[in-house]
Amino acid sequence: MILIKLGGSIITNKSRKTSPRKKAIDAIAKTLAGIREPIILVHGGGSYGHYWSVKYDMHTKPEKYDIEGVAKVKNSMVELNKIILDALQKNANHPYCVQPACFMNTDKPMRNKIKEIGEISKTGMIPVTYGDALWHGKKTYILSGDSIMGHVAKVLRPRLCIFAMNVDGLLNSPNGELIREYSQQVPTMPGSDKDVTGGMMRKVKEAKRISQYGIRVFFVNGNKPDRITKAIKDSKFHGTIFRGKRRV
Ligand code: IP8
Repeated sequence: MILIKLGGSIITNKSRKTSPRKKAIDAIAKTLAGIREPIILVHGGGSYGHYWSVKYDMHTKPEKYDIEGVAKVKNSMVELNKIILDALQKNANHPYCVQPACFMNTDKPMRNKIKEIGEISKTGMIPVTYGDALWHGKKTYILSGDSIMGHVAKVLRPRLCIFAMNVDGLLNSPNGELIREYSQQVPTMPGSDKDVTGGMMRKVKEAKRISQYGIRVFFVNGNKPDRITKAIKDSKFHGTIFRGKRRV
């Protein structure tokens, strides 16, 4: 089983409101159709959910956010999710949409529901979920797709996890060199903390956490979908690897 996150910057133009990168989405969908192993897909918000969460000052911390903002984030994520589902289906995949509220109870993941997602993936369908604005007892909060990766990995222990992004992987600051294998120091990237959900820093944190379950995590450039395939096949991988070192 492979758990894949499509970052907001690869599926949308982050600089323009509600602007999908349809070619990039299509190319990834085509690649996924060739993978003969259960897949679970998570996607981010980009110029859909992120755009509105920034506009309405909504964050990962539960607060009484403006209900107009909550509705905007939720609706825009349904819209982006539909684009992803359609692209998957058009390219011979069988997506199964799972809204995050189906497996999250406030900010707590529901183990039995996540197990169900694993069962669905084994049928050949691709469960697809996404970052969203969620209910938290009179408050709401933004659940990032990266956090979902951590929740799902913890319960289902996939063979590997892939974060597809708009850059080659984790880049050294300030020279922009690719870090091929993550070691202890956490480098920063320009613009890494611009997202309401923490951008690259959040990904590194989640990747580290997941690798401690003994699962390999790859950061790859989603503009080159063959790099997703190479990560899966373990051949001439180009990107950043977090080696699985079981600690928890
Ligand atoms: O793009 C957050 O998910 P992410 C989605 O994975 C929203 O951080 C709704 C802001």
